[in-house]
Amino acid sequence: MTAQDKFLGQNKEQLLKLYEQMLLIRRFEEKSGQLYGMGKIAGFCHLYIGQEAVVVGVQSQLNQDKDTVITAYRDHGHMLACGMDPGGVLAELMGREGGFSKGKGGSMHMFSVEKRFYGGHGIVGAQVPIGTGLAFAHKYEEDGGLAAAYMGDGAANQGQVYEAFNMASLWKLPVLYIIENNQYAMGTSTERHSSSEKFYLRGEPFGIKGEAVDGMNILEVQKAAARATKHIREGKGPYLLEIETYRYKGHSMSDPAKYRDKEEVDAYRKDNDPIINFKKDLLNSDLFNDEDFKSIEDRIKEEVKKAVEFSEASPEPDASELYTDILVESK
Ligand SMILES: Cc1ncc(C[n+]2csc(CCOP(=O)(O)OP(=O)(O)O)c2C)c(N)n1
Ligand SMILES: [Mg+2]
Repeated sequence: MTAQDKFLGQNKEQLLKLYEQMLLIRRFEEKSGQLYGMGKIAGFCHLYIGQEAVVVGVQSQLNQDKDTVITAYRDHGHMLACGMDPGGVLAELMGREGGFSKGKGGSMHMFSVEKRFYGGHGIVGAQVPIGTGLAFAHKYEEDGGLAAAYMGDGAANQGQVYEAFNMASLWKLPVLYIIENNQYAMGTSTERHSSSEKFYLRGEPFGIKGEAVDGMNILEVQKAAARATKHIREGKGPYLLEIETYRYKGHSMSDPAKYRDKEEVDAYRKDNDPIINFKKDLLNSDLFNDEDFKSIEDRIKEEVKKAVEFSEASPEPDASELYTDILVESK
């Protein structure tokens, strides 16, 4: 196989961009974890470390000017992959006025209509019918867009997911359902929470085509997402990707993670890390050298540092903000 085939015809710039986006998420999340430990972030905070190839791979196949995205509470990576400013995301985590929800939403509740990101949802599975509604709007408005609705393996057991699948298939809505199977729902492994662990088959009774994907390999994610989006854009209705991945950190910041062995986590970090392995692949191809990566790493360090400076300089919201943005009057 030529390098050209292996990298799906992407040029050097495009490949480095993928690496950069994954690394930005990794470093952003590491910094968030640190700031949480220092008491500068409060409340809920769910890190995405380990899962970076999922969102970066899928988003690379979306049309960022048309398509819409929605996910659950493990959402920082999705926001960054949608192009939301890291400073605005971090300021929100820190409860500051400069945050995307003016410091009133926190980690789980951020939106950017400009970047077509519709949250950030704390109720497990709730984003799936809402995402299906986004797809309905795309079809109704005939705007040519699709909706990407991400959910976890635990969310895939919620009843409302199947009501949404039924409608999406019946009305051939342009929606891509992505189950990020990170193998745990809080402290419960898929084996203990699901009668069938073949999540890619969950749409089958509704006629929704699905496939299982190696989510630790960004090129595999890209390939599957390309097939899925082609199907949807041809007007054939929804598509389901079960993307198998792994979260390195606890469910949230208050999770001692006693339900799994350290060896299990270490095995992923050491042998199956999506960022390290992608870098190795690129370096092995002779098209890249260490300098390419060094400059990206330096740039991201600077970007995360700036996000922290921006957030720390941003004031806490004024008390009068308690009464704003509560209701949206319909036009
Ligand atoms: C309807 C509902 N039930 C329970 C919870 C509590 N809860 C929060 S996260 C979570 C686990 C969800 O796991 P999964 O969908 O696999 O997502 P992950 O955290 O692995 O990304 C649960 C049960 C909730 N937020 N909403
Ligand atoms: Mg999970």
